[in-house]
Amino acid sequence: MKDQLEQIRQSAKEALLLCEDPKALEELRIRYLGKKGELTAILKQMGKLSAEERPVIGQLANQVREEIENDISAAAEKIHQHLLEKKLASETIDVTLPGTPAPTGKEHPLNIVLNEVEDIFLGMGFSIAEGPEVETDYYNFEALNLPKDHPARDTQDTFYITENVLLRTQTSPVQVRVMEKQQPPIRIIAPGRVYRSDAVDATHSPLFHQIEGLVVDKGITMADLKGTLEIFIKRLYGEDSVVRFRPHHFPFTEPSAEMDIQCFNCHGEGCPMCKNEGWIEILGCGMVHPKVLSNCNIDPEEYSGFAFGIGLERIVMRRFAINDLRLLYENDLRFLDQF
Ligand code: 2NL
Repeated sequence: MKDQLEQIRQSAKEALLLCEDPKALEELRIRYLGKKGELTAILKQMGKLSAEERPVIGQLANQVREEIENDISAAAEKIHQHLLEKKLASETIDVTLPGTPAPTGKEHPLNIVLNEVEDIFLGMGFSIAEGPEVETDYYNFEALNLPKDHPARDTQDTFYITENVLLRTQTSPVQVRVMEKQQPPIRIIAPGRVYRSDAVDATHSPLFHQIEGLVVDKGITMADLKGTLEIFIKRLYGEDSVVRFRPHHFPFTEPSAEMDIQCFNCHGEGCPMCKNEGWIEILGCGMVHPKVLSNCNIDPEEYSGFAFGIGLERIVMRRFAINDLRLLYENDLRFLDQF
């Protein structure tokens, strides 16, 4: 029996060396130490032994069991370590590999130019003002000195919600609201969506974008208007830009003008790019009409100001050589990805 125990001890040690995973290890434990295991089978025969032999063999059997148990837990720990190392090695991450690019989207061409224009005016001390797109007749027309019979007020041209409420046709009402609330000095630009009842084609849309500007202070003259707008154009189109002012008429400014930029292609000679004009119209402007100032509780005897309005779409279309306005609103990524 002593020999049998020694043999079990020996064969368990050898079998353990071949165990490579927890499943094989558990099978081994059952084979030697389980209820029907080899060691248990020996112990069941203890009854046959003499009184002298029993404690000796009993002690040896306990020793062998303890040794096998210890060997199994040591092997279990080793297998666990080994598996962990294998797992870590196979899961190595190369942190120097380039990442998976996340789709980030792009700035819309209208916003690219709007941000440039805003930066230029912020740099000249202007603030950005915003206001409602749904306006009253008073803020959109009446306060701006547009007479009741003015063609812009026609239902053919303006989206009316009720007789008194409409979609703003320009961002001037934003500036009227600022003047009502704030005494001069005022230096603001008012960018935003405006609405006119136009049929859609390559150059018209019922929704488009305007940037208006307003300066009101003591002693503001036409020289301030010309200087400010000339600097604006040079910052936007380059220092070598040439501009001119032509007399015009707006009900809310007096005098009024339109500003042209000399065609960079032909330098005023006339070419297909400027439709043989030599000049390209950029914006409308003028000295704020005294009636508009007094409508907003600003004393025209004490203060004067200038204002201007720019259509954003036209500037964007010329900048990027876009020939159809509709491209700007269709959200086709094949178009938008190009900017
Ligand atoms: C154009 C012309 C213009 C204004 C807008 C304005 C605003 C106030 C008072 C006086 Cl609150 N004027 N705005 C002035 C002149 C021209 O826009 O052709 N826009 C596309």
